[in-house]
Amino acid sequence: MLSSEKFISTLKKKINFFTGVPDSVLKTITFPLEKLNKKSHIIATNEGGAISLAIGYYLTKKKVAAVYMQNSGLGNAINPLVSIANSNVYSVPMLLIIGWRGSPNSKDEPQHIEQGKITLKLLKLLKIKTCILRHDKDLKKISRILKYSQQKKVPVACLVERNVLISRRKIKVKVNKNKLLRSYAISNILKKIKNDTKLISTTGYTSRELFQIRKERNLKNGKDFYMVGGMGHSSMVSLGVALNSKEEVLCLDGDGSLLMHLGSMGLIGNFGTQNFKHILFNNASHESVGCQPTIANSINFKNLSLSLGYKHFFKAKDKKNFLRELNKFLKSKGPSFFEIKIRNHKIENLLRPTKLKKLKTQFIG
Ligand SMILES: Cc1ncc(C[n+]2csc(CCOP(=O)(O)OP(=O)(O)O)c2C)c(N)n1
Repeated sequence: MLSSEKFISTLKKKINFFTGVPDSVLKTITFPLEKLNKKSHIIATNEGGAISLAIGYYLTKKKVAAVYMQNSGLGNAINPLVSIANSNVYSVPMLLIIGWRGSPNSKDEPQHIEQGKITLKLLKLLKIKTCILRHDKDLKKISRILKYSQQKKVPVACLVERNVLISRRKIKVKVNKNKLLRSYAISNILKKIKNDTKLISTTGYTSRELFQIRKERNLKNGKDFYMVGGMGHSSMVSLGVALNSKEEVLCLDGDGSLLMHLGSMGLIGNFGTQNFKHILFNNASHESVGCQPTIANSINFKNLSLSLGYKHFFKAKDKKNFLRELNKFLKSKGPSFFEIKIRNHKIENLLRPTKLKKLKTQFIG
């Protein structure tokens, strides 16, 4: 077992700037960072952005920054790691702290198992020196690996598996004051949509709640494609589907996911068809991995979506205006955007979508 408190205090002694994309495995070490100011900690919108912030920090401070992420974020990180930070390019040191979902012999979901299998190999291929942290005594490895990073001016990494970090402190999650629940919105969407509507739902609780509500309440309208991985890409999958379908296409997005690849909204504005309907469940947090905040509350989604070419914008904050706006949204000619302000709250004992290939076949029809 590795103490989160000891881990973070070891890091803080050596590092003054932290950035990354939240991960449930690492939540007990990133939670205390949320108190720091923006010069010391920034929650990035995607992992490539986090690597780039660390590069910018080095270019000014000549110091190593720490970049945290789930291993599923390595794909986003690889471009700036290989083509900027690599020792044969600009040679920029930094410490990667990676939550290792799907590590060998652990039980996890299919998308994590695949990523988990290749994580060490990927780091080796990238020539990133890596250590695995499992116990308090492993914290010594951080000093060694950091020294190596500073001397050789290269990125280095440490991997942390699930259920390794323990924390004495309970994480106090700030529940926002929004009135609507995602589960309420999803049930009503499923009741109101047409029989042949196609739904593409984002990574995390949105897909899990959609899967569960459909199953438990036996709501049959529409067909779902759950983006169990590929965070941030549900809107582009939806656009791909909408461009080639006559049926209505509903993308159920989260704010963390939308922000991860925000440029997609511009493509939807330009190329989105009338059948494209984009729903944003905005809880201003990465609820699925520990409720770490996003910048979504500082964004005017009406101005953003309309300026990018969406034809209509709708917004709901409570049950009454939700049902009214949902009706208008579903009747509108897209591309349309519907922002639903939701509380960070999920159904208890959530199921996870299983038999993914079968689900894909059912979706294709
Ligand atoms: C590329 C990538 N980075 C990080 C993660 C870990 N992750 C899974 S869900 C999630 C948060 C999603 O936030 P949001 O879209 O706002 O939905 P919410 O969790 O609030 O329902 C994160 C960071 C991931 N799956 N993939």
